[in-house]
Amino acid sequence: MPLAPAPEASLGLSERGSRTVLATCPHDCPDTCAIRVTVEGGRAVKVQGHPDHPPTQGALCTKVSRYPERTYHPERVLQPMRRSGPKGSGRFEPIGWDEALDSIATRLKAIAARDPEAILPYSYAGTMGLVQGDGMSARFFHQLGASLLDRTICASAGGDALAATYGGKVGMHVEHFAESRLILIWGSNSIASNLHFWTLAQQAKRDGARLVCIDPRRTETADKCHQHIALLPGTDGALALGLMHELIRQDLLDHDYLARHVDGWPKLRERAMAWSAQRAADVCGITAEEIVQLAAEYGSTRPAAIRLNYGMQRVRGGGNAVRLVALLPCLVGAWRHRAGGLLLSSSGWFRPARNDAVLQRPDLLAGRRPRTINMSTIGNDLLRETSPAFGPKLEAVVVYNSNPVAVAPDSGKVVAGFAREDLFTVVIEHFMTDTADHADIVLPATTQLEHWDVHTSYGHTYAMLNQPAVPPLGQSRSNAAIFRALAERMGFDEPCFSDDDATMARQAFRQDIVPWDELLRTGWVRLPMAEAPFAEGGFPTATGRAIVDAPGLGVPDHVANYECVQSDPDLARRFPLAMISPPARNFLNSTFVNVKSLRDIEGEPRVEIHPDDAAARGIVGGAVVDVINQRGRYRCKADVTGRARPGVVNGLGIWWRKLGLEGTNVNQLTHQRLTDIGRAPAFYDCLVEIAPVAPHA
Ligand SMILES: Nc1nc2c(c(=O)[nH]1)N[C@H]1C(S)=C(S)[C@@H](COP(=O)(O)OP(=O)(O)OC[C@H]3O[C@@H](n4cnc5c(=O)[nH]c(N)nc54)[C@H](O)[C@@H]3O)O[C@H]1N2
Ligand SMILES: Nc1nc2c(c(=O)[nH]1)N[C@H]1C(S)=C(S)[C@@H](COP(=O)(O)OP(=O)(O)OC[C@H]3O[C@@H](n4cnc5c(=O)[nH]c(N)nc54)[C@H](O)[C@@H]3O)O[C@H]1N2
Ligand SMILES: [Mo]
Repeated sequence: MPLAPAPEASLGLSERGSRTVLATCPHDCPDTCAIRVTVEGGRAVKVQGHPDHPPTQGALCTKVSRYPERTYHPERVLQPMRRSGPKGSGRFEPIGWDEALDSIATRLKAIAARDPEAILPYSYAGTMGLVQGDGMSARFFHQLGASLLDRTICASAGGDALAATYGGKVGMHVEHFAESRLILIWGSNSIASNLHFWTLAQQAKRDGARLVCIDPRRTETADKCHQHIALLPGTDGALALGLMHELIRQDLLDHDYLARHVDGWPKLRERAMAWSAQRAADVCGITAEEIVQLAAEYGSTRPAAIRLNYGMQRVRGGGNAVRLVALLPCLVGAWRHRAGGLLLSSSGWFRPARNDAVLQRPDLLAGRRPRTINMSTIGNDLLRETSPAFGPKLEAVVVYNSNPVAVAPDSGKVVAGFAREDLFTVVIEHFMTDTADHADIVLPATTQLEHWDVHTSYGHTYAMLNQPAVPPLGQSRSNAAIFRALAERMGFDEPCFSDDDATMARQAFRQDIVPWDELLRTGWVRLPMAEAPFAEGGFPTATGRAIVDAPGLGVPDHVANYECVQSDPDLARRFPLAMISPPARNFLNSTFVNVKSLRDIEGEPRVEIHPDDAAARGIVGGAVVDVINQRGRYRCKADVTGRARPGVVNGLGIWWRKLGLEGTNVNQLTHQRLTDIGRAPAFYDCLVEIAPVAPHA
């Protein structure tokens, strides 16, 4: 049944002929805001945070407030295009949809006839929608038998670590942070990347709570906390062990909670006993006093909550570190109170409500078991030849919802891979990104204002609906519509390939948990969930108890970075500065970099360096510098600032390469080695040296 976009019932048509439509922010962010889109004369003129959606509280971030500017951007790709110059030149000519779809189908059929595993879908979270993310596209690639993609680029180290500890990606309700008395903001620049949590933390602060920020960088969030602990990147596991040591030594444990709800506490206790505050402090590059005091506060303040975020798991030992931090609330029984415990991700709460098998149809594989390619090693994998271990050389990549040439690690390799003349690349995009520049065929996608979708969230527990506010711009089509048309050209006749977008949106959730009527009416549905879900244990593990000694993983320990003085002293002599590359506040990964009003705020690609490190290298603020290591060079401007701690530099991400000073971005320097748990990239585990560029170099 085709559905017309329904105007928000309470508002309807106003006298000025303007109407509002209920929508959802599609971006990869924990906040998943409810949006009211104002449409006038068929044009979306304004987006606002919905005042009635509890997590959104009527506010949007600066970036998403610019969503109409992005949607109506003059450089939007609005028709299919075919490459007319060398790979990567960015030269294209317009073609019709029929020609585009026919040429893609012809090419994919020919490759699939030899081996469908030579075809790879490449996608991430350009939109987090369940329909325009992996709905029709998943059906398409399952039917085809293409290689599977391991979607690890962001959160799988922490996600798998949390699941190994608690049985799923579950934690506190975000709303309850407002009642906490102590909040550790750990590996999170909340003001930049989790704004609606920050509002709650501010509320708690006004009511007398203490906020402690644990981050190598002095972020805008750290500025506003009572205390900032600027540890070295990749040392969070050591900090957690040092805190445990002190909780034991100062006898601040909740013995009853540990005995009843944790499996393997004695083994963790033994491990922590080896980590005196001094030993941990030496590894973290902080003082023992900071650890002793933080443990005293954490062990004696009720309720105490940890907002852990993914920034601290982008290092070799990220998985172990998350397991250790995640266990801290058990030591002090913080879970007993609804405003105590920890939140890394709430996405596991949606599991029972989701109909993934219906939406994605893995059964279409019909017994075939294609190989899996890790998206984080796309640089290496595009350059591999056919071999028994790897399988067939990649001959075609279909990219949607992602910009791998800018965001994947070790860009030198990624660019070389996408520059292969014998690789057939289709990119479905809004803009001519660095990746689209390397396509053979570019297809125009709709934005969130132009298509249906439904959303879960990894920072709150409301299922959300997105209704189209305006028809597709130009010749653009939704991802689902594009894969539907491709399926037809490929001759896939299973009835699921004719489901329209709204039908798929309705299929995505179980009706008894997230009723479609309610989604249409309100725009969101709150999941049923206990207020203090683990007050009496009951974690979603097999035994209901938290796990210390996980099968195959052992008891968690601090794991040093790949690139640090302990692991590789020679490398550390050549490249003595640790570089992290967290997001810039006004971009969303590489999205919005081309929106002028936002780029004007961010200025230019830059690396933050501490005044002492800058002075030692003859670098002054604003100077052009080369950031170098064994993988390459990234030229940008130096920002000499106390936001960087000594020994650590911050290369704020993720600029489009082509907007960089020399056509590179920070990922020219990052590597493809994977984390201890979750097969994820270690973006923030990276040594560099920085040198000023001579004025006439
Ligand atoms: N404005 C904005 N918001 C975003 C994004 C964006 O690009 N821009 N990206 C979105 C996405 S995809 C994600 S995954 C999330 C990411 O958001 P977060 O999960 O919060 O992760 P990051 O932003 O990578 O890093 C957060 C903080 O961790 C710090 N950090 C780096 N290394 C370490 C370490 O070893 N230990 C500790 N303790 N801290 C460390 C960084 O300096 C940074 O301030 O945000 C989402 N929201
Ligand atoms: N150095 C460094 N690298 C990083 C990170 C870091 O912190 N430092 N962060 C990492 C993290 S956490 C992540 S999540 C990844 C993010 O990597 P990606 O998921 O690739 O994120 P974006 O760069 O935002 O690119 C998303 C693209 O999808 C497109 N898009 C949006 N909506 C749609 C749609 O409906 N249809 C189609 N076809 N396209 C759409 C957008 O235009 C955009 O170009 O980057 C990672 N890379
Ligand atoms: Mo991410």
